[in-house]
Order: sequence, then C-alpha cells, then structure tokens
Amino acid sequence: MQVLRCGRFRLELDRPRLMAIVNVTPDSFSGDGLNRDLDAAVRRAQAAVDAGADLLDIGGESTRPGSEPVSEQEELDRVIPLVERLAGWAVPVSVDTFKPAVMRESLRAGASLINDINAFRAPGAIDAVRDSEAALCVMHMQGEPRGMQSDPRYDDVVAEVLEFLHDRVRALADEGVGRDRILLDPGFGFGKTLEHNLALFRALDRFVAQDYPVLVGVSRKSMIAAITGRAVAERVHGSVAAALLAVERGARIVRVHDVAATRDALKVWQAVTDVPA
Ligand code: HH2
Repeated sequence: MQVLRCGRFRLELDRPRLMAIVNVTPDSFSGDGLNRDLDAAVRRAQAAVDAGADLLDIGGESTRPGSEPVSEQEELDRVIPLVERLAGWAVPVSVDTFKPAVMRESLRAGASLINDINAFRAPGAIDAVRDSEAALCVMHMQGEPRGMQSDPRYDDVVAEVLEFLHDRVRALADEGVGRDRILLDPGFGFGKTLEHNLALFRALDRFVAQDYPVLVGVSRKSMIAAITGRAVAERVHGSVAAALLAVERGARIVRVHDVAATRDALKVWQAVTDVPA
C-alpha cells in the first residue's frame, strides 16, 4: 500500500482520497473563489470536510488560462491566515502555489502539502520545501497560465509529460527529498488541448506505473465543458464522471470542487470494487 508522508500525517492511499479546492481568490474560473473573506473560507473548508474531503487545497492565485499574476504579498495575505486557521484540523492542508516565499510561510503556518503547478522549477522552490516533512505535488504545465492555451503543441504528449515529471522527480531526489513525499500530476488543462487531455487520460495507467501516487484535477475544467457543452456551474456530473474514471485508472487523489457528489460516486465505486470504505 502506498503511504504518503504529508507533514504530521501519513496518508494511506489504499483507497482514493478527495482533495477539496478552497480558493481564496476573486477570479477563479470555477466561480467559487472567496477572495479574502476568511470566515467564509473557513466555513467552506468545514463544509468540505463534513462532506468527506480528505485534504484541503488552498489557492491564493488563479491559474486559469489568461489569469493575471498576483504579487507575493497579496498571495501571502490571502493564504496564510487561512492556513493558520486550518492547520490544527484533522485533515492535511495543502497550499497551491508556485512562489517559494509562499511555500515557506505556508509550511511555517502548518501546511502539510505543497501543490506546485510549476513543479518546483522556480529558483528557491526546492530549497523552500526540501527540509520539511510536507508532501509535494509535482505537476506538468506547458508555458505559463497567461498564454498556455494559445497554441499548445507536443510531438507525443504522453511521453513528453512523463519525461518532464521524471526530470522534476530526479531534481527533487538529487536534493534529498524522499520518494514517499512525492505526488505526480499530468496537469490537465495546463497547456493542453482537449485531445492532449484525452490522450493523457487514456494513458493514466502509464503515470500510475511510475510508482508514485497520481493526483488528477479535472473538476469543472474546460475539458468537461468541451465534452458536455455545459457552463461552469453545470459541470458537476461531467466532473464526477471524470473523477471516477481517473480513480478507476489508478489515480489515488482527485482534486475537486464538488466534494459531496464525488464522495457518493467514490463510495459506489469502492462498494463495487470491494476497496475498504
Ligand atoms: N488545477 C488548478 C489549480 N491547481 N493543482 C494541481 N495539482 N492539479 C490541477 O489540475 C490544478 C491545480 C486549476 O483549478 P482551480 O484551482 O479550480 O482554478 P483557478 O486556478 O482558476 O483558481
């Protein structure tokens, strides 16, 4: 059984885990960002845990295609007070950031996982996390959020994403990061067309075979829109189906907006596959 070292937690991955998205942003694509309303964010986090979330992922900067960067101070002001409020809870707190200063402060405030869409490539990012106990989510992205969807191209998307993740895992290992802290994420929607996303989805078993737990985030994304034709608020069913398919193909953590709906689907999956509930 895979066990993820995750701050003061040891997350057993014998069954799929739900990571709930709590965005403290004014502009997240999903439309459910909470800006800097700390109490509303704590209520959202509590509701997610009550609905069955196993982890909470706090984001202080939207990375939707075309998003505007936020300053380090602004991101710290959005994220750190919330991490402080949630750090003592019974579930690990993850922070979604690519800024080393936000990583450091998040860890100081009690975060157990750093989720970096930039795969710890920023100067100082590995230094910021190396000596902690935190889990690290290593995600693939082509380009950067502002322009990444303009014309993404690959010769072989699956091979290139796998190779990128290998290189980043090696960079972390070279710095002494233990393999039991690492999660891999193909990065759905980050510099990828629908065809690229589908190719990666179909090849998820090749990511799972790398022997690191795989995290998948497709919740409410444009991939779901392209398939279903639904507006963002109406993508729950498509997102739940995608989460289920990801788990079926071996993903161990799914990052979602709609916790209760996804939890129900996973309960059915677990009952049918006889995985412990
Ligand atoms: N997707 C988003 C943000 N962070 N992290 C990982 N590991 N994997 C993902 O697929 C991923 C991620 C984008 O979704 P969201 O946070 O809902 O939107 P926004 O960036 O607009 O706040």
